[in-house]
Amino acid sequence: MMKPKQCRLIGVPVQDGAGRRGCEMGPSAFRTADIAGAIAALGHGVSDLGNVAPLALRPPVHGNAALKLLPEVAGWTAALAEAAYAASAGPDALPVFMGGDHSLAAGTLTGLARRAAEEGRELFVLWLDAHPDFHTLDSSESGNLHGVPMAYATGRGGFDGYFPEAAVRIRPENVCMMGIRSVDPAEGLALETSGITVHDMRTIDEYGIAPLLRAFLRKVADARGLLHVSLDVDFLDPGIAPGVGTTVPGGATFREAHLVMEMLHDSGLVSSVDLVELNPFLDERGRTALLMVDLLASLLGRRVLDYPTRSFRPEFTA
Ligand code: HAR
Ligand code: MN
Ligand code: MN
Ligand code: MN
Repeated sequence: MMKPKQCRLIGVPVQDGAGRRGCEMGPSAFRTADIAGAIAALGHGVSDLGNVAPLALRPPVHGNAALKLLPEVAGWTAALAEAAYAASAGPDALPVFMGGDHSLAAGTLTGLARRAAEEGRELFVLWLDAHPDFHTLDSSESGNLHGVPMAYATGRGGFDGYFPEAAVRIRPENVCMMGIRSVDPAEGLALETSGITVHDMRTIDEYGIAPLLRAFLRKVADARGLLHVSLDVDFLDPGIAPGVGTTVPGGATFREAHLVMEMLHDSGLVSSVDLVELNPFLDERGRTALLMVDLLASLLGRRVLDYPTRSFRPEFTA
């Protein structure tokens, strides 16, 4: 069970990492969907720290001519690493980064890893996404920098001099990806030898999402780790979450997604969250924003039913 938290809402209106405009409206849509009210209703503290602004950086021109808006994304990364480090101070802190495209994770992951290391803990990451976002600056073909944050945060080469130097890298063995179903060849090759646990949709279909998540949560608990959850809208099936620029068929269902959040709540392990890739310009009457807020509420303890007994669960029967 999760103890009452001090939730800190941080808006990250970045869209420079995505191939299409609209993610800059994400933080506004989350506020319109009353993310703060949903958190407060569950008995947690909540404060809205407002929006982060990027730093102005001037990295050198990169040899990969496809890369788009590298200085801008580097500037966001630098600002966000500091913001994430600051907002994660204190034992009950639970920063919620309201994106913004997924390039924001370059900053949040590295800032949170620095915080964890300072507390003598290790950061673990549950990456809920159709995509691994595991390109280097050299391997990206689209040039969209929301495709690189996990490579940067785990210390893959080629970012030096272009992105801010990360104080602490995340151990690939501490990362679990779920929902993966769109992987570029260079990413797939690199993932194979990375040490990252990748549960693609086929694996989820075959085994069910719960046992896969349970195994990872046990690993985090055994290591007394801190757990960051990075939730990309396109983890979800486009049929329930149309408000995203990179829809991929065959995503997580409504119940699979809520079950992940409910198990995360019960684990008591989550210490920070990214909500990314919401594109309100592509949404239908706010339904994707509202679903993302409902998923966050499940993670923070909302339940529809409180069973009179939990002993119907198979793992508790003799
Ligand atoms: N791998 C593709 C690329 O690099 C697509 C990346 C899409 N990423 C996101 N976030 N939408 O997961 O262009
Ligand atoms: Mn992503
Ligand atoms: Mn994605
Ligand atoms: Mn509960």
